[in-house]
Amino acid sequence: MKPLLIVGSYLSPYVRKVLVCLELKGIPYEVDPIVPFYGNDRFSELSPLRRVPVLVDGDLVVTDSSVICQYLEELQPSPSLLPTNIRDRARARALLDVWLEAATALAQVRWAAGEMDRLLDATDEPVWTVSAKGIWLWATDLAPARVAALTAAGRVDEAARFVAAFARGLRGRDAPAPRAALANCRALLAAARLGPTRATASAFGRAAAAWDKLPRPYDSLLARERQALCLIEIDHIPTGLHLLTTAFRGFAELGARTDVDRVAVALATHGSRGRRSGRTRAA
Ligand SMILES: N[C@@H](CCC(=O)N[C@@H](CS)C(=O)NCC(=O)O)C(=O)O
Repeated sequence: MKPLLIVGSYLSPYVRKVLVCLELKGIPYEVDPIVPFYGNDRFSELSPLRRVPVLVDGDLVVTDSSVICQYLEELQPSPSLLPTNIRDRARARALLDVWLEAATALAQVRWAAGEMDRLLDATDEPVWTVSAKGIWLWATDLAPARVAALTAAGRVDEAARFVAAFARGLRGRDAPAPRAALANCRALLAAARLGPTRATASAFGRAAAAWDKLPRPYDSLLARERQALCLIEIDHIPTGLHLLTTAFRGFAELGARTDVDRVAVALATHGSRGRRSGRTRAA
């Protein structure tokens, strides 16, 4: 099967939703990671509303993540991502496409803005629904946000119980994207429990590697950044600065300007420590 083409930046939660579907179904794909708001005339032809994601399958062009996922479901029915009964299917679509998706997007916005109290509020109900319905496969973007919110609020034990429930929910499932999210949750939990230690840095390294495999470069870079900051804190300065520089370049390539600015500040702050330090230690 010729790989499908997904046009759209990894920064977009809608693109990521489609990538999760592709991963779960094991459909080969390639990504043209254009930055939202920038595309050229060719992009306008593909996506008249100039929105990502767009799926290109030969001469077929499909826009809108929900429509794309529906197409993928029909293109390759197994494994099905929806219940078999049509009434349950309608309920599932309403829940996932209309409600959970919007709730997850809002959580991402709150997290990116560092609004941790609001992130906690924004994740309360969706997380309750995911766990009550056991739809953990859909928690890829929600779960790390929840762990970040709980740990920021000092509710570390609750975060640990949530991560354990997420792990149980994925048991026996071949689901690379949710598993990468689980690795990310574990790293966030380690950071809250242990602070910046070698173990925490390794946990972020594992999360980054899991995101890389998918690939989900934006999530991988966020994890690398955390790994780098951890390493710098525990005096593995050259390795940390190297990783931070890699993250800086990666964010720049993706057009993630806020992240570029944040990492630039970290590099400027810690760069001088790097110059003072002659030590090199492995992570
Ligand atoms: N309902 C659409 C929403 C897609 C969407 O809003 N994508 C954003 C990126 S996260 C975008 O392309 N925004 C550019 C714009 O609206 O001009 C879907 O599910 O695909």
